Amino acid sequence: MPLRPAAQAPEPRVIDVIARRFAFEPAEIEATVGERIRLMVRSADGVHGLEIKKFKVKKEIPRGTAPVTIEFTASEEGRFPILCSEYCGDDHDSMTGMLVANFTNPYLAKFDLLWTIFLPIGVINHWLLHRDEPVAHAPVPNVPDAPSHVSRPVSR
Ligand SMILES: [Cu+2]
Repeated sequence: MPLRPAAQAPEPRVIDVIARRFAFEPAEIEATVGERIRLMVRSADGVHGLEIKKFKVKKEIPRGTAPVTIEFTASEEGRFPILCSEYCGDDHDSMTGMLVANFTNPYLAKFDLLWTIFLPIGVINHWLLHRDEPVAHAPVPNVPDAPSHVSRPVSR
């Protein structure tokens, strides 16, 4: 069930991201290769930055409630660190996230996996339940009179 929904999509997928000391939320962003992504990044405290070197993304995220818009295309498969590019305190260096770009849509892939597991189970289960049953039922011919050797209750 593949899988190139994003490449032609005119509108980018919008993902809200919060930058705070010392993490990004969500910490991991899943994307399909070729997918256009629009991050709407907001700081929950002071000044941060968001940088994804592979895709030449680097923007300052100022203090305040207005989100900063960052658009890019996840054009390659892989795992790409998301970094804070503005020094924001002692644990600034540990403020990282991860962009995970796969060729398949992760949601569809999970859906496929479920089918791969449960469809054979369903088929085998059906066979186990019904294996003793006759496969098909031909109409039973309607015999008007039983043969003479069959004893019948005598009615008086
Ligand atoms: Cu930071």
